[in-house]
Amino acid sequence: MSTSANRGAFIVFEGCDKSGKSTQCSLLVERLNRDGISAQLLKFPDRTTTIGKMIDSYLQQSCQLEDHSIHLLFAANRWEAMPKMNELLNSGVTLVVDRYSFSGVAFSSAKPELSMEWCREPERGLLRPDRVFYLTVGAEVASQRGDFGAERYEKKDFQAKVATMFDKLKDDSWTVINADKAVTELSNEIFEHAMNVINSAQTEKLGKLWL
Ligand code: DGP
Ligand code: NA
Ligand code: NA
Repeated sequence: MSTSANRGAFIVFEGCDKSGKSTQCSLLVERLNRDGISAQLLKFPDRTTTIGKMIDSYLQQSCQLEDHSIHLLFAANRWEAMPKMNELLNSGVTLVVDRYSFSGVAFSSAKPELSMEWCREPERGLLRPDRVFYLTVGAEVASQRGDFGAERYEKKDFQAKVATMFDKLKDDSWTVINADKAVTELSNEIFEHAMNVINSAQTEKLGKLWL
């Protein structure tokens, strides 16, 4: 591997359900590619793998899984993607990732049985994102968006708990973005933030999460 080649940036989007993350992730990747910056969209959970299919069936409420056990499957679904993500980043591809370990900890620790400390453990040592864009919308706005309530965690009181967990996980690698605005305005704002991250990532080493 050439030492002079620039690595890609690792950008994560987080937020409660229906915060507009998925739309913004896609728009960002399109815009970057249009501007000649090599970027790829990834999403967790990745429902296409063997582990991902179990997660999908849990989320669609077609099976029950014990709380600790499903937490470990979500983490395993990230670990199985590490070799590919490492390779892409080191070959200069910027990764725009729709949810990551912060969703892992926030959603699981919102359950009464699971502590934040326990939830962090299986996520430790995963690649650390250069920046987290945390999209916020009011609970009222989110719950009125298309098919809210279709999946397991899409309940207003649970989402409010998840939001308090996200607040506890927040550190200075997060940019909090008010997502309660027009799609285009929001995507322009996010693009500006992303360009700063991509430029500064080139001189920084990739880190490991929570070590
Ligand atoms: P999405 O496909 O982004 O809508 O995510 C599916 C749902 O699963 C959503 O309610 C957020 C939740 N979720 C995402 N990642 C994790 C995780 O690692 N652990 C848990 N418990 N929930 C997660
Ligand atoms: Na969802
Ligand atoms: Na808890």
